[in-house]
Amino acid sequence: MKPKILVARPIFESVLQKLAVSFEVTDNQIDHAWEPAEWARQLGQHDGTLTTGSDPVNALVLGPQPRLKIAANMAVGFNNFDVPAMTSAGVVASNTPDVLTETTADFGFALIMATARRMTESEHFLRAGLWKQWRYDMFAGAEVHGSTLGILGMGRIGQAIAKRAAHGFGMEVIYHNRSRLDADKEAQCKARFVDKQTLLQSADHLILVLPYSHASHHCIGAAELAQMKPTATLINIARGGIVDDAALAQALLEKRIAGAGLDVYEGEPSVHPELLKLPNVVLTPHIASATVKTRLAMADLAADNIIAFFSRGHALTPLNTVAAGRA
Ligand code: 8YV
Repeated sequence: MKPKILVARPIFESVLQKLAVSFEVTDNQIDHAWEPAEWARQLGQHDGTLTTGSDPVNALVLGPQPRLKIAANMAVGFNNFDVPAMTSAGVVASNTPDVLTETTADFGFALIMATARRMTESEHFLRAGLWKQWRYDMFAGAEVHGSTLGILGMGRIGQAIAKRAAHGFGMEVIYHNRSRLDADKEAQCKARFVDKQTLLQSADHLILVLPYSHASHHCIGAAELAQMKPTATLINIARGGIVDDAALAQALLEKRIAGAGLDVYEGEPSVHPELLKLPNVVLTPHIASATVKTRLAMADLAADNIIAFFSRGHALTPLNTVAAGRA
């Protein structure tokens, strides 16, 4: 009997075909939205699952003695997983690091540029037929090249952004992270470690690239926004909940910072209604890793984690170690 795999959301046909060689696959190409109880019931009938960042795997959906052996997330972030609960239930968790680093860094830079140079705001103006003549101050924004980029969270994606900023745009790069990079990495990124307060106060553009956790919840709120320059921009490509969206909307409304570029939101796909009303914010629907090539690489790696687990006993990019005999 082939192990049964549940692919939680629509995915590339080639990935389904690859899985079908070794597994009995339940797909969801129609994008059925599972109710929580239905999702838990489905998980209970499968040996493995390929999830996206919006599919929860935790004690509640797993139950006490799950049939499930592996959940392979098609994302580098894994705040949809309760990894300790998965480990004690004997469920391997895996994610998709590395394959999306450069693509996500590109998008981070696109949001910095779009926000600083007011690209979507000016496009809406043009499309609305409001462009009557050239003016010296029309959509005059903030400089990107030569300015100071602050990076909060300096993992793989943060470092890829730093390299673009320092080498391509001649920016001064400062960063804050739980742990400081070693000297070699700092030199490659031309990045200087600073405390969080200095980061907030000195950045012309502040980009968030840290994982979501209880510790990072609302780590940018009213108090942090108040420390930023009134000319600064804030970019979030990390996770919703890291920024207090209500406080950000208020700061943008009062022009306490100049602009924001957001790809992720608290409670997404809902977006704070006040953010939707503001012109000085660029809003995108969680697409930082969305190129065809990268999304295929992510889906392939997630599938390969499942294949490696069932054929060789270990995932390629695991997030936990499950005691022998549990798997
Ligand atoms: C995913 C992401 O597209 O990898 C991540 O952590 O945020 C995105 O690249 C998203 O989570 C869907 O799985």
